[in-house]
Amino acid sequence: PGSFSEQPVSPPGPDGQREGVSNLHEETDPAARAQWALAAQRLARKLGGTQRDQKQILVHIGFLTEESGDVFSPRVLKGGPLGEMVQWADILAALFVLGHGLRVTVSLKELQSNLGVPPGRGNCPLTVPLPFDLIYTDYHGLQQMKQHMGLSFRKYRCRIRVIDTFGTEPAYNHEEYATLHGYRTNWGYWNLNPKQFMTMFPHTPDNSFMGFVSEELNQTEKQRIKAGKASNMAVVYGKEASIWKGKEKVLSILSEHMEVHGTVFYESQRPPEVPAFVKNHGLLPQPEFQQLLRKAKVSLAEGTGGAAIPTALPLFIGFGFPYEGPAPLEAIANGCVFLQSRFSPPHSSLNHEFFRGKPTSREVFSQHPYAERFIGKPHVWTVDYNNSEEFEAAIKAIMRTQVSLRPIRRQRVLGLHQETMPSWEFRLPGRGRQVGPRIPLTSACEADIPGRTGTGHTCNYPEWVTLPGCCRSGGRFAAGGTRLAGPLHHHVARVEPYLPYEYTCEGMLERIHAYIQHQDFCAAPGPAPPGAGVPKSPFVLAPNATHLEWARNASLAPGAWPPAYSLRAWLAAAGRACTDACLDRGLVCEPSFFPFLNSQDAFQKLQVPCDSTEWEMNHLYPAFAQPGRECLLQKEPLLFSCAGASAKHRRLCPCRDFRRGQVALCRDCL
Ligand code: U2F
Repeated sequence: PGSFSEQPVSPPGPDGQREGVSNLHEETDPAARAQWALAAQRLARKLGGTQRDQKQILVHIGFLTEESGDVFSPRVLKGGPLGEMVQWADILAALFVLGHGLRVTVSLKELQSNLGVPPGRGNCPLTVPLPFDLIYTDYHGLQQMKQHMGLSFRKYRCRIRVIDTFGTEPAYNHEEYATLHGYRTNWGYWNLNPKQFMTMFPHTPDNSFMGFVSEELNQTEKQRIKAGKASNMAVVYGKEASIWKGKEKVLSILSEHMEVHGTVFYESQRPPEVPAFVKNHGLLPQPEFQQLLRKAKVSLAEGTGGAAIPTALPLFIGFGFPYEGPAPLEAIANGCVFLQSRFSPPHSSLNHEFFRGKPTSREVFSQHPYAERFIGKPHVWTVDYNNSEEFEAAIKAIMRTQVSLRPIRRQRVLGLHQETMPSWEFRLPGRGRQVGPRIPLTSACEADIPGRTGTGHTCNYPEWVTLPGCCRSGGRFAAGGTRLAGPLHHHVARVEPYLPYEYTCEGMLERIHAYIQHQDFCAAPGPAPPGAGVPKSPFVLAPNATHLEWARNASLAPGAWPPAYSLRAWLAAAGRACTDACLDRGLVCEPSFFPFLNSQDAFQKLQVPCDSTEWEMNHLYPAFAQPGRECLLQKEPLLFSCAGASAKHRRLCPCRDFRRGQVALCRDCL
């Protein structure tokens, strides 16, 4: 306890042999190992002397077992989904680095032997002591465990964590409710605590966000990328030829501006059906794919008087599928701009084949909603691909810089060879104001700045100047023959490689560490039963009377996690889900706080005019129904849900703060 792994720590199996992740240690490439090791050191420093429990953990990857029908492995080398593999690899690495005891199983036989199910007793009716504190598995594995653990399954299911890419909303998880209200799916309803489902992206906070790790560049690599030479190319996101079908128009627009590259899988004799102008590399091994991303560039150097200025912006372009994969994060981390399609109407399990049968009603408004919502411009552009003009305008806008410049003060230029513009400030969208480098110039009035006014040697600059504009016509910013050279462009014209903290090794370690130490679904006392309410309301109305906050003198349940004092509660607008209502306020919905709000008292404190109060099973409750002025409270704790909205209801939403770059954890959650 308390130390991170330098060496493999898998405990001996029943046969006395060590197996599982020990191989991982030997096979990982040195750079990746160094990255994990550094992250572990940083986290250890951050946690100081905090005592950590070492857990015995079983990782059973159900989708890799033969018995599950081997759904993925035949396709992974042919352009099929690799995202799940990326995530499992990172989960194993993180658990290992955190120093826990690991067993890894990928067959039913191994699973049975590790669970202590006697040989030949497929469906064991006995309660067998479980030698693991935690089990990470997926839906396939969950089914296998239910079949083979007998009575132990019921007893120990609170120790299970289900890796579930797209998430399971509470309405689909609750057996009776799902059956009665049409939320049944092929994946079943398991009546688990919804936080036991762990997702690839932070879809709904009803589930735990597990995530994965993306390539992280060090400073030297970032510099190298920034200084790289321009070449016009974009890489298309899509390993399977089917993804490219029907995209001819978009591709032809793209090809007018840049060289188009792809990594589409093909069998040796049969090249894939992609346009001839596409340079297809075939499905690449991951390191080579990353190298390609680093080379991808869109030229910005036009009109700079031929100066060799590395102003190119790399482009990674999505065609609408695959949904929500790791590759866009890798591209952005390598300094690319990700251009993706907006979906209107949004895709969901109600209207789209891919999502049909998945236990979620989430509406997906673009190919990669996380990239759109949590990263955004200048790294991510989301446009309507059916609108050719909008698409082309986006390409052109990306090819120009997204950086704006303005002189900090008015400049009086005294003579033709007057030297320097004192300094500039510029604004990187999303990064705010920054001070730019000194710019040598001959005469500011010579500068071809759109919007410039003034004559002679005194110029009033428009408030904001866009960089490519001021660099047009052969670089008018020239002093004594010196053309405007690299530094300005170096500093401002490139979109910096960017990786959200939660997708770094350290971010993932921090998150899994917090889950392992704090989430306990076995001991959770369970929220107050209907009617009992919360004994004494822990809330007060905030001074501006818009929401509730934790009363300073309210007592805290010992060990409650996240700590409830970070709670803020709003009555959302009709038709708004709590997920969105909280994000609108720069906060995140926290389902474990619902029990505190599920009382008449909360409505009263918020000054909601309830003519009547009902307790019912409904995943939208607590809520206020405007017609009838009814206050509706939740009867079934498993149905507390951040997801879900209806035009009839104003939902009562518990929100909390979160750590910068780590939406899964509240500020005091470590
Ligand atoms: C997602 O799965 P995908 O495998 O389609 O996700 P991608 O974003 O394409 O990338 C997965 C990995 O493939 C790598 C790349 C990523 O780490 O570096 N790769 C590669 O090694 N060689 C190449 O030539 C191209 C990419 C998602 F993750 C799944 O959960 C979904 O099931 C699936 C369907 O929506 O999409």
